[in-house]
Amino acid sequence: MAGLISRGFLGRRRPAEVESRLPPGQYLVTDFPVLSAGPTPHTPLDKWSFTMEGLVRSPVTWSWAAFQKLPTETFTVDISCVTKWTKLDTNWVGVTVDTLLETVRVDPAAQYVMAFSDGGYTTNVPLNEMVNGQAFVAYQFDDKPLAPEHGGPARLVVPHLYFWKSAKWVRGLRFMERDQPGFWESLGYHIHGDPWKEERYSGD
Ligand SMILES: Nc1nc2c(c(=O)[nH]1)N[C@H]1C(S)=C(S)[C@@H](COP(=O)(O)O)O[C@H]1N2
Ligand SMILES: [Mo]
Repeated sequence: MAGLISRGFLGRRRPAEVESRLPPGQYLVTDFPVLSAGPTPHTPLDKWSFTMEGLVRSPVTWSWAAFQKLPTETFTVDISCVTKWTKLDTNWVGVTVDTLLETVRVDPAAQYVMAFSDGGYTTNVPLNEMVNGQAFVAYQFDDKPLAPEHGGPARLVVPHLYFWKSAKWVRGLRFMERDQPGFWESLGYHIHGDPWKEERYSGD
C-alpha cells in the first residue's frame, strides 16, 4: 500500500533532473510550438545565401551549395521561449558560428552581432556569446531538413538565450561595434535575454 501511494505521488512529480534544467518560470513541453511574427518565407535554395557583413575586412557570402560543404556538428540542446515553454534535448545539425568566423576577418572593434532573416526579422547577440560553440546555423532538426515553419531552410540557434534570439530563416550576421536592438528587443523585450536570469522584458 505504501508502495502504491508513493508510486502515484512520484508519477505526478517532475523528476529532479528535469526540474533542474527548467529556467525559472518555465514549464516543460514535449511538442514543438511554432512562434512566428509574420508569414513563413519560402526562399528557394538556389536563391538562398548566407552573408557575414558589417565590421569585417571584406564581406563573405555562401550559396546554399557552398554552405552545405562546411563542416557540421550535431547539437543536443534545451530551448526556452519567453512565452514560458522549455523543450529539452532538441536535436540539430548545423554549422557553428566559429566555423563561419574562420572565413571572415572581423574587425577587433566588433562586439555585437545582428542576425538578419528573410522577412526582415532581426535579433542582436553579443559576439562573445556567439563563439566557442555557443551558437550555430542549423539546417536539420531530428535528422530531417528543418521544416519551413521552424525556420527552414536554415536558422540561427543560440540555446543559452531565450528562443527569440534564434532567428528563423536566417540569411546572415552583421558585425557591429555597439549593441542595437533587433525586432523584439525594440518592442520591449530584453536586450540580452538570458532565461536563467529571467531577462524577459527591458526592465528585468
Ligand atoms: N525570422 C524569425 N525568427 C524567429 C521568430 C520570428 O517571428 N521570425 N520568432 C522567434 C521566437 S519569439 C521564437 S520563440 C522562436 C520560435 O521558433 P519555433 O517556431 O521553431 O518554435 O523563433 C524565433 N525566431
Ligand atoms: Mo518566443
